[in-house]
Order: sequence, then structure tokens, then C-alpha cells
Amino acid sequence: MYELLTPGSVAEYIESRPSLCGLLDTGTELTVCEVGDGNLNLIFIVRDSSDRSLVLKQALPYVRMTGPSWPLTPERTTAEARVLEIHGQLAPELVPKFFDFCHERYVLAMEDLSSFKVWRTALNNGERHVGAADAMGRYVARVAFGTSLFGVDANELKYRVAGSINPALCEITEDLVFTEPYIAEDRNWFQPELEGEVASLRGDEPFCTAMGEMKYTFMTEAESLIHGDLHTGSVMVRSDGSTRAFDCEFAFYGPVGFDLSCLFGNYLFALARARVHGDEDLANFVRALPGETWNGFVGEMRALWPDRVDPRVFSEDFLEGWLKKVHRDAIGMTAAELCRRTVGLAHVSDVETLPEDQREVVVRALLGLARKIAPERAGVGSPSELVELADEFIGHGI
Ligand code: SR1
Ligand code: MG
Repeated sequence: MYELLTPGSVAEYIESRPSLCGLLDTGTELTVCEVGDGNLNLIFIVRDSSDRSLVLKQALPYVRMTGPSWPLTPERTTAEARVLEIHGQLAPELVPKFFDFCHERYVLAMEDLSSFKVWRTALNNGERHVGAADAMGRYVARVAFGTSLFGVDANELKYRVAGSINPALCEITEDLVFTEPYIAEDRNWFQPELEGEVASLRGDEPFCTAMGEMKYTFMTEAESLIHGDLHTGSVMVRSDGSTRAFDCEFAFYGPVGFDLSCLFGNYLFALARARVHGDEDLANFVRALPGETWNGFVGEMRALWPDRVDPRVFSEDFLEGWLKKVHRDAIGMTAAELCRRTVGLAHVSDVETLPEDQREVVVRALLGLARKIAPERAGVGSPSELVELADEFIGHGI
């Protein structure tokens, strides 16, 4: 077992890492705060007396949200360090700066984003961060282009795909997102009042088949080195418009539509929350987010397209067809996100902090929307059509 960091041992750790010593004044007392509130890791913010700071993220050998009863390889942080560097080269202004990685103790050092807020928290508080959704669409595109057949030599790509497997974390997504919410499984939880609704979801054959199709796509389509967990809790926003995607430990070569689906699904949680609060101004702001992300993604893909490494058969028409396929995947996987965050294991504060009666109404509406869009995903041709369908389920009367 490797040694876990504590607030008391962080200064000594930093002094032992040559690439970190110059970033902080270790001659003065360091202030250390453990701030990890996610599901998996230890997170320390370390600050020196001149207010210079950095973040240390250390993998626990188990899932933090459950404790040692659910062991999980710390190698996930090795994957995250590698991906943070790669994504940092492709979209430096959209991810935290990578500083260092210690493979013996699974400690990743990166830029401190304390001047930012988690986007989910900001949305829950009714804040409007203009440009964040567009920035995340552009981030997905830079990664989709720069790590795929479009931006990488075909031979080299095969080695990159082989070197980027992340089986333990993929298994979590395969189970929690694409399997367990649709079967009787102990890790699921939801209000007892929703028993009938969940039984009906599990008995909905076209819907469950669609989830099987989405799982198959997730597990077989190694399109690009996707973030793998790009919900609004993995995005930091700041009032000056800066936006960062962080926490890429679930990254692997997978379908591009998955990252978009995590964003779309979580925008819909924010929409449901705004609606149930009767905040139509906020709801209107949130309604625009799927389109902004999609347009940011498409705009960046089209801008990068002239630089593709092999234009021989990857034509302009190919790109347009591929964008339709990514949209279709994103819609199907959005349905999975809606279910897994409401009746699966890992829920979201947008919904969970609502009073019980409102929560029940919201979850019913989100499940209804999921059942509508998954089997008919090819017919949901644009984010505005997604939002119009969302209005039918999570509309003004919710
Ligand atoms: C056991 S991990 C549960 C969830 O937290 C992460 O953020 C991922 O979304 C994962 O599915
Ligand atoms: Mg996370």
C-alpha cells in the first residue's frame, strides 16, 4: 500500500518533488486544505505565504463515496495525468495546467482553480455563466479532432488507443450508466413513491434495447480520447468567462457523443430545477445551453477539418454525416444520463436538494423524457428539438 497524504505531510511531499519546489515557497509555512467532495479521491489545495498555490489530487485505492468495501485501482490517476497533458496540448485554455505526477503514490499536481466555481453549484445558485457551454463544445471538438483519425497518423493512433485503456473506470460507467438503472440492482436508490415508475422503465423493451445499443457504442467505438465524465460537476467557471474541464480520470478512447451527452443531460437537470422553482429567466438561459455546446462543437470541428491528416475519403460530406451520428449517440446517451443520475447509484445535487415532493415530480418527468428520446434518437435532429421535447416533460406546469 502506498502512503496517503495528510494535511500534515503535504509540505514534505512537495519538497520531495523537484518539479513542484519552484512553484511554491516551501521555506515558509504552507496552508493545506483537503477539499475533496467528489466520489473518488483526496484533493488538497496548497498555498504559500505569497499566495501561490497548486492542487494535489491523490487516488485512494477504493471509491471514496462508499469506502474500502469498493476497491478501485489508483491507476486511474495515471490515466488522468496522461490525459491532462494531452488535452492540455490541444485545449490549453480549457483544462487545468498539469505540473507533476508521482506514480509511486498516485499524486497528480495541477493548477489550483480556487478562483473558479463548480458549474453545477453555480447553476444550482441561479448563476448564468455566458460562454461556458460553447467553450465545452469547443473543448470536446478539439479533443475529438486532435486525438482521433482526423488529427493523428493512422499507424500512431493504434498505439495511442492501445496505451489509453482505462478498464476499471470504464466498467463503472458500463455498470452505473448503461446497465444497472434498467435492472433490479442493489446499488440503485430512489424514493419509494417512484417504485412503479422505475418498474415501468425496466419493462419498457424499446427503451432498454436502446440502452443496450448505447452501451455497445460506448464499449466498441474508440473514436477519440474522450473526457469520459463531462458533467457540470466536472466543469469550472469564473465570472470573467474562463471555463475549465477537469477530473478526466474516466478518459479512454470512446465515442465523442458520450461527452456531449453528459453535458446535455446535466443541462436538463438544471432546467428541471429552474422550472420546478418557477424561475423562467433561468430556465430560458439553461434551455439555450445544449444548442450552445452543440454549435461550439460543430463550429470547431468545421474549423479544424481542413487540417485533417487524411483528406482522401474523409470529405466534407463525410464530416456532415459523422456529425449526425455523433448527435444521435449524444441523444441516446443523454437518456442514459437522465436515468442513472435519478434512479441509479450516483445522483446530482440539482435534483437531490429539492424538497421530496418536487423531487418526485422532477424524476418522473426526466424518466419520461428519457423514454421518449432514447428509442427515437435518430428523429431528434438538433438540440432545439431536444429542448422542445424536454419542454413537453419538464415544462412550465411541472
Ligand atoms: C463510483 S463513481 C460514481 C460516479 O462518480 C463519477 O463522477 C462518475 O460519474 C461515476 O459514474
Ligand atoms: Mg469526478
